[in-house]
Amino acid sequence: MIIDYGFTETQVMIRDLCRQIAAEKIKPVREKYDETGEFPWDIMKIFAESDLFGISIEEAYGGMGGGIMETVIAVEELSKVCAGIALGLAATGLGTYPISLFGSDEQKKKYLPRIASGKSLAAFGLTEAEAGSDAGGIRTTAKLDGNEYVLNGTKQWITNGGEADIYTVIAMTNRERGTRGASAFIVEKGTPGFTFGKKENKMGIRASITRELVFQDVRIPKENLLSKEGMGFMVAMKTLDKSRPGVAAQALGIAAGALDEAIRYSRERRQFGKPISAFQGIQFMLADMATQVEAARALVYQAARYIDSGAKGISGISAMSKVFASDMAMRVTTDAVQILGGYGYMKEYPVEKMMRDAKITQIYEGTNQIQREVIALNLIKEAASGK
Ligand code: COS
Repeated sequence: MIIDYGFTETQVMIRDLCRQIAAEKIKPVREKYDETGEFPWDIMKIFAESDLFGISIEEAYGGMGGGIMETVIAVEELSKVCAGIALGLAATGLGTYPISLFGSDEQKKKYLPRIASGKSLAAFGLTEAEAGSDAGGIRTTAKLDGNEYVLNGTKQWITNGGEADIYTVIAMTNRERGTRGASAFIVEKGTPGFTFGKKENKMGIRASITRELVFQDVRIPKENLLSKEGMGFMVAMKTLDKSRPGVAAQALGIAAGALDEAIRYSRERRQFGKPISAFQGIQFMLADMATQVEAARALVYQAARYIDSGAKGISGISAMSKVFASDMAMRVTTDAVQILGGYGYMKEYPVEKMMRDAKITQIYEGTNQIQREVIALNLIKEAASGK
């Protein structure tokens, strides 16, 4: 079933390009990277040559000037084949939003062209061991000393950690002020005192690197402060509002990929003298899977377009897209494994990997429990303001 979602010419071009890269370049290596957990630099090079890192970066800074919708289209297509590899691109987007949204012209000129060209990957450092859902509980500090800030602390589970050159990091400049005492900074790899922890060994998205960022008296120029002191929590929240539809797109892609595998398999696999696609038990499962994928796609695209329209109050729809698509992806990938039966459980077929990859989309960039809280609080706030 092909539904016309009214893509622009550029969007069709991005979709077709990503589809081709996924089929020709990613599919042959996804199993290898899933197994080894190495970072797929060869594929990042292809993303860079295809200008994909610049999709949502302004043209003035070397990007394509696209929005969330263009990013969603790329991430969905790539994630149909391998969400782990797609994440090298998506997490660079996450690390870049604070600069795109809050950077000064000088900061944008200095960093965005490097990211847009794919010369440097980016990463976003918010989470800490004691501050996951409670993002306001971060302990990393940044103290102004002359013309420099001095950073101390450890960030945990940072996607692209160690591989990226450019990090946007949230640290406390005034702990007494709580969330209003956090500030956002740009930190470059190679700055003395800035090191990385061990590579985490993960259930899924294994082609993506997750590491600690360790700051020990890391001195960065005070020009690397993003926005103003005290705005760091807001920078983080607004970044996540923009990036969560990207996680939704990843989930959508994984589910759509799993559905394709399930349909293909059900037509080939014969039992009781006919393809299993002839059995109503399988047909109903496929029908429900496809319906859920399409409903998620409609919501994710709508959320992306709404955000791109410049609308205010995007937290709720952004969170909705992530909750709906990621919960859907977990159900659909689980059903895909079921349809493939014993084969589905084996690593020779990609659906077990898709099921493992889907799980993280319910967790990162805010657990789905936190997303529901964001949705509910926004509903209540709106009702209170009489909208
Ligand atoms: N946009 C702008 N401002 C926002 C905002 C948003 N989306 N969300 C919150 N704020 C503001 C609030 O308005 C409040 O401002 P004031 O100090 O002026 O009142 C401030 O930020 C603090 O907000 P709040 O009191 O709601 O903060 P909480 O500590 O209760 O935390 C949640 C709110 C739970 C929503 C937040 O901590 C969160 O998103 N946690 C999940 C973090 C996450 O996604 N982690 C994943 C790691 S990043 S890959």
